[in-house]
This record gives sequence, C-alpha cells and structure tokens, in this order.
Amino acid sequence: NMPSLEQAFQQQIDSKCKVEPQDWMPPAYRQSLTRQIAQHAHSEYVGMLPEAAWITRAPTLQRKSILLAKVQDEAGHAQYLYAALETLGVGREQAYLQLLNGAAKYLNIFNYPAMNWADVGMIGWLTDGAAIVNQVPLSRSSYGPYARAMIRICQEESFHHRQGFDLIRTMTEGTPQQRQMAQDALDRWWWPTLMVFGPPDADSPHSQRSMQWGIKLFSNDELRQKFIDQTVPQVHYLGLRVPDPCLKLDRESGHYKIGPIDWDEFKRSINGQGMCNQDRIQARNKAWEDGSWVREATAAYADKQAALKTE
Ligand code: BYC
Repeated sequence: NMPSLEQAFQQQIDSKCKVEPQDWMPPAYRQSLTRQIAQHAHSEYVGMLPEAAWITRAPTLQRKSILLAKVQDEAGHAQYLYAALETLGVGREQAYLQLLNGAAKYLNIFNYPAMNWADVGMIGWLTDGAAIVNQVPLSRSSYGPYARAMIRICQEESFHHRQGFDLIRTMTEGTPQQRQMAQDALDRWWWPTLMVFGPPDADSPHSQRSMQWGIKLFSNDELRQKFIDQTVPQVHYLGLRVPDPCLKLDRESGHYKIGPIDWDEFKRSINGQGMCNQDRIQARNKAWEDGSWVREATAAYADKQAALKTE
C-alpha cells in the first residue's frame, strides 16, 4: 500500500525531516505557513517604529548606538522573513501591500506607544524576551527556510533582551523618580506582553493543525507560562512589582499562576482599534511613498544593466 501524498508528508514531518521549497506540501500547510511568516515579517517591520521614535532622544551616546543597532536588526529580521516568504511563492511587494492597506495582522504589542525612555527598556526586556521564548522553538519548525531564519534572529534577539534588562536595571538603581518610571512602564507593558503569545489554547483556531505539522512546536499557553516563570523572578530581582494582584507561585507545580487576561483588549488591538494602529499603518505608508524614488531608480538601473548585457 503506497501512502497518500498527505500521509507521506506527515511521515516526513514526524521524522523531523525538514520541508524545503521544492517539496510537495498540502495547500493548507502552505497557506498557514504563509500567513504566519507574513505576520511575523510585518511584526518585525512595524516593531521598529515605537523604539525608532527614541533614537534622537536616547540619554547617552552609548544608549543611542545600542538602540540604532537594535532597530536596524529588526529591519534585517523582516528582510530574512520576507525572503523566507518568497520561497513559498509570495512576493515581498505582494505581502507588504497587504500590511499597507491594513488587511494583514502584526503583533498586538506594537499598537502601544513608547511614551518615555523606560518604555524602550520594556520593549527590549519584555517584548524581545517574549519573542525569544516563542522563536527559539520555531528554529526547529518543520519548514527549512523559516527555521533557518530563526537561528540568526534569535541570536540577535538575545542581545536585544539583555540591553532592555540592563536599561531597566540602570533605571531601578537610579533616583526614586527613575524607579517609579520603570514601575509605571512595567504596569503598562506587562499584560500586553502576555497577550503576545496569542489567545488561550481553547480559542486558538490554528494551533492544533500547526502543531501537527510542526509549524509550531508548543502551544500558546505553554509558551506564555514559560515566559511568566522566567520573567517574574527577574521582576523581583529588580525590586519591581508585577501588576497582578492574583499572581502567586504554585509550590506543587512550580509554576506562577496569574489573574485573568483581558482578551477584549487583545481583540481590539489586533482588529484595528488599538491605541496606535492608525499611526503605525500611516507611518509605514509614508515610508513606502517616500521611498518610491529609490524603487524607481533601482528598477531603472536594473533595466539598464540588463540592456547592456544583451547588446
Ligand atoms: N498579535 O490561532 P492562533 C519582535 C492572531 S517581532 C496579533 O493562536 P497562531 C520584535 C493570529 O494571527 C516577533 N495577532 O494563531 C520586533 C490569528 O489570526 P488570523 C514577532 C495575533 O498563528 C521589533 C488569530 O489571532 N514574532 O520580536 O497559531 C521590536 C488566532 O490565533 C497574536 C512572531 O510573529 C498577537 N500576539 O499563533 C521588538 C511569532 N496572537 O491569522 C521585538 C510568530 C495571535 O487567523 N508567530 N494572533 O487572522 C507565532 O508564533 C504565531 O503566529 C502566534 C499565533 C503565536 C503569534
């Protein structure tokens, strides 16, 4: 009995043999992967905006150069991911236009404003911390080009995470006002960061299939718990307070239990009604329009080179 194409594909996944662009794949696998990689690429690209707003206002030259390097890394991550998307037959421009017209999703967390310098630290410590917990397993994802892109991205994210922690540690060791700024920022970023991992498993329509296909290796709730268990001790070490009156350590399981997450807020922020959704899309549209002369010039140059070759 010959296995069907679907069965053979599942065997390939189960034996941890990577799927490569030229391999046969079920249309739904291609579709789900395309969706996730596109959202991931857009997240990196939109994710540059909240921190980029602070490059000119960084408190020291050293912090400024760190931030410049970090924001530039995020652009690079978007490029690796758009390149991975191209291996699935989706052009960069095609994917990007969906972001510009508001049809595509990107991570909820980038619809919050970075209002002061402590927020820049929170993005590094919490958002990049969450990104590492989520992306390290993705470097074992079943699709080769996606998994390989994750390896380099994770190395850079760990630098981002540490610089964020170091920024907040410096503030907590500063004046009482600086300590208070760090606490305020933690109060604002804690819950949206927990939402980064996606809806609870019971309300996550894509999880089951994505896990069966090895696109995702762990469920949303598993990764959220891992992040909480790893981050709460860091909050305590810094002498800060987690803004959750229900938080407690369950000695039996060794896991921290948290209070309820406001999933209505999550839905608003991913469906266009978050604090900064309009600003983010406008900023990206403006960059696209401002850069049109560069695209025209590079296309004209490429045409000229091609014409020279055929002469
Ligand atoms: N935000 O069935 P589910 C970075 C959507 S950037 C918005 O659980 P899935 C950084 C989900 O898309 C790193 N939407 O989905 C950059 C789906 O909607 P559709 C970015 C969310 O795919 C700059 C629906 O809810 N990392 O670190 O199985 C500066 C149902 O969800 C969110 C990634 O993108 C969310 N948080 O699981 C600093 C990670 N969560 O498509 C830092 C890659 C869910 O049905 N992505 N939705 O309309 C993943 O790992 C998975 O796609 C998710 C969601 C865990 C996010």
